Amino acid sequence: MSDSKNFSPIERIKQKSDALRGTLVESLEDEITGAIAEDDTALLKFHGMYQQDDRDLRERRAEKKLERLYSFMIRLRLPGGFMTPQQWIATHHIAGEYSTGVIKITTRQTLQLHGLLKSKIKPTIKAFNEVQLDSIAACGDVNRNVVCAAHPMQSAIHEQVHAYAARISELLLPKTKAYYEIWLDDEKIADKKQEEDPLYQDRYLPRKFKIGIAIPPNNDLDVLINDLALIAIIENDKLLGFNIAIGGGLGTTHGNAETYPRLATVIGFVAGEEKLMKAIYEIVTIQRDYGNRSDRKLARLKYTVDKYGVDWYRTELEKRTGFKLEEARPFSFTDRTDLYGWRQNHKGLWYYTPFIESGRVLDDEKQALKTALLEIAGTGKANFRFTCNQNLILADIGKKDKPAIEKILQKYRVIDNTEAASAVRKNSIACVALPTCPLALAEAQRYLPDLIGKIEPLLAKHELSEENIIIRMTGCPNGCGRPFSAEIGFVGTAAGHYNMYLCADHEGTRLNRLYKENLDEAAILKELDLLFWLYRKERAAGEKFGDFALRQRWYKA
Ligand code: SRM
Ligand code: SF4
Repeated sequence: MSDSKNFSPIERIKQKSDALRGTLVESLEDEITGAIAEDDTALLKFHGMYQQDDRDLRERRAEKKLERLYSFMIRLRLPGGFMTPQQWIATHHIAGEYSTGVIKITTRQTLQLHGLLKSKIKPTIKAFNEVQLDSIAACGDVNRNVVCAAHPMQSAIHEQVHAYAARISELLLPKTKAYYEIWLDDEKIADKKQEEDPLYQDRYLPRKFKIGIAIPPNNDLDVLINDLALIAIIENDKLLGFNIAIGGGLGTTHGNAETYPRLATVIGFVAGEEKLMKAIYEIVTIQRDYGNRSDRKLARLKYTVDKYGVDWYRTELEKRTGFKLEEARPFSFTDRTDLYGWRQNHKGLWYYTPFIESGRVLDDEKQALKTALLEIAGTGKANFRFTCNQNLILADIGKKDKPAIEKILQKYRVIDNTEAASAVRKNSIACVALPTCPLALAEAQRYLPDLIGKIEPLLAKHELSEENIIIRMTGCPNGCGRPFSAEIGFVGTAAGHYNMYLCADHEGTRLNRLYKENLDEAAILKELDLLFWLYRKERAAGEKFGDFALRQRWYKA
């Protein structure tokens, strides 16, 4: 356990926050600045928001001696990434009225709105609340949005597995009522006992905590990058239980050798909901008690697991739960791709997955996606399910309603756009990066689409256009677009420069390795031209790019 004398400053902010209230009310009322008090920026995250500023405008505003153009990003808590059509309609209007208007589907199956001014935060949260949506614990040192295999085609009992996402989210929600008091003007609670929190106490977790649930053989959510990964074990359409894996996480820091990406290690199997919930809860309490509270760079569960050992963690877990984990059951993943286009499930319901580049829902010259989705939601005939590949699935559509939905998708060129996108583009992910992300060192979602446009001709040249190689880009090594599990990963080092990573597998069970550093666009394309040529010439039948790269030892020694 960390020595409290060396705790990082955030630990003090959390403990003294009066259950995450801090001075948020005062900060909101302060009309002199568009920002909030510094300590409150840490607390705001627990309420699902980040203070940001437009980095494109920083220099110009500084020259004019203006304060930065502060705004806020809000992220919804959406366990398993599910929304009703009514909730989508509300989100569409909230985005238009209070934010930039672009609805961003994230790599964790939820939505973000950017560019909210301070005065618009409360109206935004109130409007979301009216349709039973909230942003509680979407960020901060708590359990975040619980993600789950997205497509109902993945299993006949998808619904049963998917329901665990909401249950786990509920189990691990902080007990404080601060969110309701500050943003929704609920009365101050008189009896503080009501918010006593045996799980988080007043210290919360040392760092963010992420949980994902996979349904093999698809691994659309990259389950093993989560702090806690659950793998549903299903036999003959019956849920036997879950394999439990711990210690996944991708964030690293350039130049800090103590940080590294890690895939979760499977520690056993649990059958039955009661035992599962107990195991999840206690995995979190162990991290609460043993996680590093001095150095936030080393505070994720992966470092706790490696510091104390996997066996120690399992033993401690068994001590706390009072039962032993069973031996892990065999499972395998075959893919991470979203199931694009129309699909029908075993109940005869229809699903349409459009390709949404970098998860940005807007109308542009290619398609009027945002308008189409509003019109579809208006029919009330499709639910909205989000994927960890930054797409959405128009879901649960009855046979008789399919033609009407298809007509709308065609009218606004959504089907054309999805069908025209190449395999490599459909498999790509870019994080937000500039201009809103304060940590970005280089572009990602504003640049990857163009780069892919230059990679596509190279693939065509080498007759590889049908290959669905997984390419991901992030603006820094925090890994929000999961670049370290991409077959080709680009990680920003400075404006226009990226480290290139190769050798991950296609299924999300092996991380990649550093291949070359600080490449600019010309160097990236030159490298890829050569690598694709070799891949085309020398690969074994059916061999995936990442496997071939590993066989060729395309990594820095
Ligand atoms: Fe992330 C921080 C965006 C998924 C690892 N992430 C951030 C912040 C909030 C920057 C900040 O701290 O101020 C970014 C906001 C940018 C913006 O303007 O919106 C940000 N992360 C995102 C999203 C929106 C990327 C996207 O384009 O979809 C994803 C939102 C997920 C969600 O809905 O909750 C997002 N972030 C991830 C993932 C991928 C995943 O979980 O599947 C990772 C890697 C997995 C992991 O956690 O290890 C990830 N984000 C980080 C880290 C590194 C954490 C670490 O352990 O070192 C940071 C930095 C931090 O926490 O200090 C970070
Ligand atoms: Fe920002 Fe870095 Fe995350 Fe991209 S990977 S959103 S640049 S923190």
